[in-house]
Amino acid sequence: MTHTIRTDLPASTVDPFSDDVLEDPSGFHAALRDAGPVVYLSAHGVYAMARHEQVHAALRDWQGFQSGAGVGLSNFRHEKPWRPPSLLLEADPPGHDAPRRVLSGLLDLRALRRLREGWRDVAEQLVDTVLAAGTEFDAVPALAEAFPLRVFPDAVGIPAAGRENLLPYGSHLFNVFGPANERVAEGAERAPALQAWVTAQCQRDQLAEGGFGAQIWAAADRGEITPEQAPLVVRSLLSAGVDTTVQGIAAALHAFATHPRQWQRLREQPGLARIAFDEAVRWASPVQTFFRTATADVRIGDVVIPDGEKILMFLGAANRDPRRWSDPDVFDLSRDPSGHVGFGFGLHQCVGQHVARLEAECLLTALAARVRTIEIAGPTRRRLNNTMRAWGALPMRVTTA
Ligand code: 4IA
Repeated sequence: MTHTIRTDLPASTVDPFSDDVLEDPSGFHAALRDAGPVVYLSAHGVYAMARHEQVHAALRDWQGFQSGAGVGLSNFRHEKPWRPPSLLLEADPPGHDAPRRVLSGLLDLRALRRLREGWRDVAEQLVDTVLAAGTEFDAVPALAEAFPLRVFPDAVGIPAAGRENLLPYGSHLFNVFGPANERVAEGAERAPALQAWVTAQCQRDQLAEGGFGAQIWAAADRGEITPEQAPLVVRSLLSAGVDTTVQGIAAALHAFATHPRQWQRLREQPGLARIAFDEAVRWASPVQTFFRTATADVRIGDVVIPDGEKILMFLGAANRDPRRWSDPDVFDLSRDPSGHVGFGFGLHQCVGQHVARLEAECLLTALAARVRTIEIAGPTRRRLNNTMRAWGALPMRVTTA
């Protein structure tokens, strides 16, 4: 596809998906926000929004900025998606609504109450086991990966075998929302096998009784969605529910390790765990970006975005926009993080956010009861991904309470 080169609006030649930007996007984000409410990204022929006001408004406007043409760079009006599109993420009303209703019923706060006690026990056991092995560990595998990978696939009801495929699947999925760069090329070889494995887990006979997966199939029996839709709705859980919570928890642990006074506050007031997690999601924005597609010529201030053009929403930049947040770069439990767009906003806002908060709350509470101080104990390492702001290694040293 060719794009008209726009010279009538602020432009950037920087590739947001380059290693340098992914390693530390803060300078690029500030430049984008300061350049204007809408910026043209000539590296990919797309538009960008990085200020909170515009990102928030565009996410509310699902009629003007659709998801059904894909929320990655690839435009489904012109290109075939690498996997059958998600019925939730890559869909618009009215088709979007029935699958969304099924999942929001399954994952609302009331429905999750039955999971709380068990998850709290698992978190306490996990933290005890980690601490018994030593007070220095890599928090990414030891906690951030271990906890969600133990509780969430069980809650969905998939078999134990093959769960090691979940993170590589997610990693590729989140890379593919970006351009076909070397990260996508590296994942491409394994992608068909990972996709086949995930698809197999979504079938009715694989899913344990009582789990989210079986409940999705039960919703199909009741006619709330079709039997053809059921496996794809299960797939959404396996796609959106693993890497995101792993990296949300990693972000929270990193935040506390680098803000020791905030850790003391959490220890004094463990009820702050939920706010702390939302503040960590605002501060780190594990899901950094996704796209929308203009459904008509849309005017934003002086700029018209033409019908069919892609717009990249910088959630991470909006979540640190000084026009919206005071001292945005500070992780602070006394701030009200509500209004952050780390879970998206509007019609598509994360349907699993209560699950994510519950996981984080269980783990942070278990840690706060047992750990007096947390510090970074060695070189940290990012895991570069086209969409996720992810940690590969977080060496930590703790003292116990
Ligand atoms: C899906 C944006 C991200 C958290 C996400 C990824 C995949 C799906 C939904 C959301 O496959 O439905």
